[in-house]
Formats: sequence, C-alpha cells, structure tokens
Amino acid sequence: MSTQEYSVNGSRLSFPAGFVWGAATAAYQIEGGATADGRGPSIWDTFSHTPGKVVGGDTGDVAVDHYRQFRTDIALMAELGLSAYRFSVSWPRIQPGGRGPVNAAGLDYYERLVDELLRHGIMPVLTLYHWDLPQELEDAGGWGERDTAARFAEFASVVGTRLGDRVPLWTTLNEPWCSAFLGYGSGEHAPGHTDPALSLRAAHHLLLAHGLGVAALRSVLPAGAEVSITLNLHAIMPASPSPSAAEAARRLDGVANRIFLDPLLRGGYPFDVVRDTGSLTDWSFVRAGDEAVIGEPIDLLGVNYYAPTLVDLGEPRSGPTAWPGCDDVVFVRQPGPATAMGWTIDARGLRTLLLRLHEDYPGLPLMITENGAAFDDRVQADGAVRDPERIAYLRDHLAVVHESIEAGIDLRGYFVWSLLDNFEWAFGYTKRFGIVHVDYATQRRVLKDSAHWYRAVIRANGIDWA
Ligand code: IFM
Repeated sequence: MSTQEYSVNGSRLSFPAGFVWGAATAAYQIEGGATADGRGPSIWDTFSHTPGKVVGGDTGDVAVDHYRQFRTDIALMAELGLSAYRFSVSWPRIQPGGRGPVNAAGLDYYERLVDELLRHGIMPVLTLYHWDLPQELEDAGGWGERDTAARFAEFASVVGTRLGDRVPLWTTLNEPWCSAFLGYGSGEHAPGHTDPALSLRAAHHLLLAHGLGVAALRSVLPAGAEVSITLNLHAIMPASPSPSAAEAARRLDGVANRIFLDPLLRGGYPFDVVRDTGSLTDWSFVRAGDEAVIGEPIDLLGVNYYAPTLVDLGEPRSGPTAWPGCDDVVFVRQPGPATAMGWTIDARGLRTLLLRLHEDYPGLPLMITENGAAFDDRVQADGAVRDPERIAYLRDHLAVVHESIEAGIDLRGYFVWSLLDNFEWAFGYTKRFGIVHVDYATQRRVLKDSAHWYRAVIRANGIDWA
C-alpha cells in the first residue's frame, strides 16, 4: 500500500513542532549474536535455554540478527522518517560478568550504532537495562542482592562516559515491575524465581539501582543530557461501582504503579503498600537514605502502555504471583476486541493513565516510550503485510496522545513498540509486535502497512482523520 492512500483530506490532528516520533526495541529481543565479540551470558540466555520456559524453546541466540544488520535496520528507520530510536544496551556485552573489566568490542558496537543513527539524523534514546542481567550477577543473588544496584551504577558510568557526548536521552531501567514481579514473583520471566518476598526485595534493589544510576550518569554526562526511567504503568479500573472493586483497584494500583511512582517522585514507599505486603516481608531491605537515593530528580518519565486492567475482589488464589498482597484480586476480562496477546484494545486506558500522572505527579515531562500491538501478521502473495488492526490501534492511541497534549499534559514524544517483529520473551517468536515484518528463516524485512501509515503520520506531524 502506498503512502498516498493514507493522505486523506479529513480533519488533521496536528502535533506540536518538535514532537518526537520514534520506534523502540530491546537488545535481547533483536540483536542475536549471543556469543559474538566477547558477550557473556545473561539471565535470558539461561532462561530461554531452559526447557519449558519459552514457547517452542525459542531463544534470542539469533533473534533478528540486528547485531550484524543494524545498518540495514537504521536505513529502514530513516526510510520511515523516525526522529528517534529507542534501544537498549546489552549489559553482558559491555561487562560479560556484570562487574569489572569492560569488553571494548561491546562498547565499540554501541558506538557504531549511535554514530550510524546520528549520521541519519535519528536521535538515539538509550536504555541501560531492559532485563538482560549478566548471569554471573544472578548467580551472586541477582536483584535480590543489594550489591547488584552498585554494579548497575558502575555499568551506567561506563556507558555514560563513552556515549554521553552523543546520546541526549538516557533511561536507566525499562519496566522494573516486570524484572521484579515476573522475574522473581510469578517466575514467568528470567531468572524464574517464585518468591513474593524476594520479588519485593528485587523491586527495591531495582529502584536503588535506578537512583545510583542517575547519580552515576549525572557525574559523567554533559550538561543538557536528560535522564529518565520507563515504567509499564497499569491503567487499573474497578470492574464495578462496588466497594470491593474499589478496594481491589487500590491494592493492585499499589503494587503495580505506586510502588515505583511514589519512591521515584514523592520521596518514599506508599504506606498502604508496605501494610498490604506486611505479612510477606518486613521491608528491612530498605535502609536509611535509600529513598533519597531513589528520589534523585529525573528529567522525564517514560510511560509504556498497552491495555487497561479491570479488577474486582474474588476467591483468594494460591501459588506463584506477580502481585504480592493481591491474592484475592481477580482480573475481569473487558468485552471487546483484543490483540494476539489477548490484551483488550481500549485507548481510553491511556487517557486515564496520563491524566492521573498529570494530576498525582505533576510537573514531570512524559514520553510514551512503548505502545503497540501484536497481531498474526502474514506476508501476502503480493508481498504486502496488511495489518489494519494495528493501524487502528496506533491511530486511536495517538489520538489520545494528541488529546492529552491539548489538555495541557507535557507529553514530548511517542515510540511505537516495536520497530521489528522480535523475541517476545516467554512467547518466543509467536507474537509479532513489529511495524516491520521479519521472516525469521531468511531475516528478510518487509514494511507492514502500519509502517507505511506511520511514515505518513510522521511526515505530516499529525494524523489525518477520515
Ligand atoms: O516486548 C515487550 C517489551 O520488551 C517490554 N514492554 C512490553 C513489550 C510487549 O510485551
């Protein structure tokens, strides 16, 4: 489908000048090159190679070969007209054991990547940690161990020193909720632990790593470079007007959102979260001064949003959980369309979430650092990949972004997840989030219709509404 077909003459939702149009990826999901040039193993190498952990036994060993094909992929980004590209650095490429000696080849790789982006006029947005903890650090206790936070700060300093002059926007962690609660609580993600107390401890050490990482970055970055964190915030809504649904929403909001937002932006953990999880842990892992470290000011908050969450109270469950203190909270399926992940499609959740951030945590610029949808895309006989559901999803969510900016929310940019089809963690290669289709057998890239559509949006700096 040509770009032309999207240039309709209906009303246009125009975005402010300088609005950042991006696409996002993460190292383990796209790079491959698992042992190339001195990279050490991460927890995701170990986890994905453990039978039964990832659908089909898929691993990130090869992924979409971005480690070798990054120039081709950056040419695609340029073709789309992206103004920014959000990627993550693989810690075990930089420090194979997670501490000490730096692997020069790893740093050189990210320097080549950043320089190639800049050569195309694309702003690099660098995430330091998107879940690939060096395995040696996990062997020493992983995020359950306080020292891991100090190791992260060291890693941040190494990367910041090398690339600080060229990367204007830095993100310490991507979605620490997933690292802590899927990694150490439900066990669905690496390293696969199922201990609720440990998951809360891990959450604290991730936050501490963020705070120490911000300080480390500030000491090496030039003035003007911005530092952020990205959270996967949940738009939680009570499933009914009942008090029990309101209680379920409060409790879930605590361990989904406020457990991160409050120490980052309000100076400490929320009292009710500490109380609700009090039978699981005494929180003695929080030491004097930690909350000040975590609250180190940041320049921007990255928001990842995919779907709303509807909750009520129900029968208590037992077994591994990603939601400590919420055993009797049940997730209610919202009627209506869903993505291939089974996630409800409802852009109003994003509206609610942005408004809530604006009201409860005012004054901090926001950026949508991930938003997108998986569908069962196929290359058609004529070579096209028709994904009208993804176009509708992106359009509706971008309309909310536009509406939020109009309402006075300081929202600086939007990154579609994802640039390329890739390794979707425990789902392996079965879920396609890309706006660019990848044939995993040949590594051939084909722009989906949504990519053509996104290019037209970027070019117009607005959405044409038929
Ligand atoms: O693929 C992930 C990404 O790594 C983190 N945010 C959610 C995406 C879709 O599940």
